[in-house]
Amino acid sequence: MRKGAPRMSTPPLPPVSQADLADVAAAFKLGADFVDGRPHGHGLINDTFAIRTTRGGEPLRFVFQRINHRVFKDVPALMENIRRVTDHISAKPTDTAHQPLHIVRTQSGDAYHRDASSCFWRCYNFIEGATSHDALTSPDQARAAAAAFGEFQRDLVDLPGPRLHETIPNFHHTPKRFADLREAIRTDPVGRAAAVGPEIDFALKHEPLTHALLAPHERGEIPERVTHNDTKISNVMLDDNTGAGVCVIDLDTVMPGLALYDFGDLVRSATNPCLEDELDLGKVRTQLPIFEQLVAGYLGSARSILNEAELAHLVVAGRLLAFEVGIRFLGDYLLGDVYYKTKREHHNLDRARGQFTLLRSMEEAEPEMQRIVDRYR
Ligand code: GN1
Ligand code: MG
Repeated sequence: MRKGAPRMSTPPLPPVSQADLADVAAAFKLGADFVDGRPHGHGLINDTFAIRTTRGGEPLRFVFQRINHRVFKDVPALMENIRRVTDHISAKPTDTAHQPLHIVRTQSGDAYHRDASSCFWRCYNFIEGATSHDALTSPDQARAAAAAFGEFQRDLVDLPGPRLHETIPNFHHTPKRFADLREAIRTDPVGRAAAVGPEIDFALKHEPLTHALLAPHERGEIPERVTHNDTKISNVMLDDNTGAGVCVIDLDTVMPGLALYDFGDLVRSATNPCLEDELDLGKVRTQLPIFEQLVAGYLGSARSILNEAELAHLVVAGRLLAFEVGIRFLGDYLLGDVYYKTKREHHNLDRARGQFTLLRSMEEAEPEMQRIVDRYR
């Protein structure tokens, strides 16, 4: 950071102790005795804990999440979305032996609990015998993950009204995200813009890409659906024994959206062999065998609900989402890391570089990616 520049970071939510987790446990109808809890997963927004309990002497786990209410400003509306969606999916027949993901109610029957510092907590059942992966190691995993996200969209096609709440308005409105980036470049509140000229140039040159899905949507060609909107690969659980998709998780952003936002986010996160914050950009690229299995798995479960315009935009969706996520990381870097959790000084910049490198790789692979889609559609 430039000397003397003010750091605009939002103060983090208060730290969480074992005693705090025990208090949260007491607020929910767990029907079990709290043992302990520890941080779980690598989400960039909420704080997630795996909670150990015992019920009748048997171990039983839960997931507690403290919801970041600075990002999700209307938690009651968000929890209403999640309740409707999980209830709807749970009522459908399934061929997995796993319990579906569901929210555990509080002692007073609510979907969330508010602690003494006014933070919001929710509790999910722990999906045992399954794992979420931050990066994939095989094309089979890609097929299973994509099938699970496709099934999620298909399951929600008949979700009864009313329209779900928009938990974050304009979440995937890429032109608005681009305008936010421009504003961050213009205001440059922590003096970081001068040192990231190449990244800013790259972003500005790609402005036309921001309209890739919104323009056909506005022309009425691509419909609004109920979508997940945060389908990065770590948001699906795969069975530890069979490798099959068990369920999708992280339902905070389930709301009206475009099917291709979900497919695109999956492409950008799953085809990259690296983690999002990889420093060795020489390793970052889109892997075509993984892409092929994403197409196969997604179309295998969602083909029946998709129209021709959606099928025609599968390839560009991956590029769009890599760009959107990249400009959000770059914008947050310019603003002084106020949105995403960071662990090192240039963390958001490293993440932005990763997404831009991935985008370049997808640009080079575009003809081959299109040939793959044409073979499956
Ligand atoms: C955030 O919370 P998490 O890690 O699931 C973000 C996504 C980004 C993702 C990038 C509400 O997701 O939109 O794609 O980071 N979620 C929100 O890793 O902003
Ligand atoms: Mg999320």
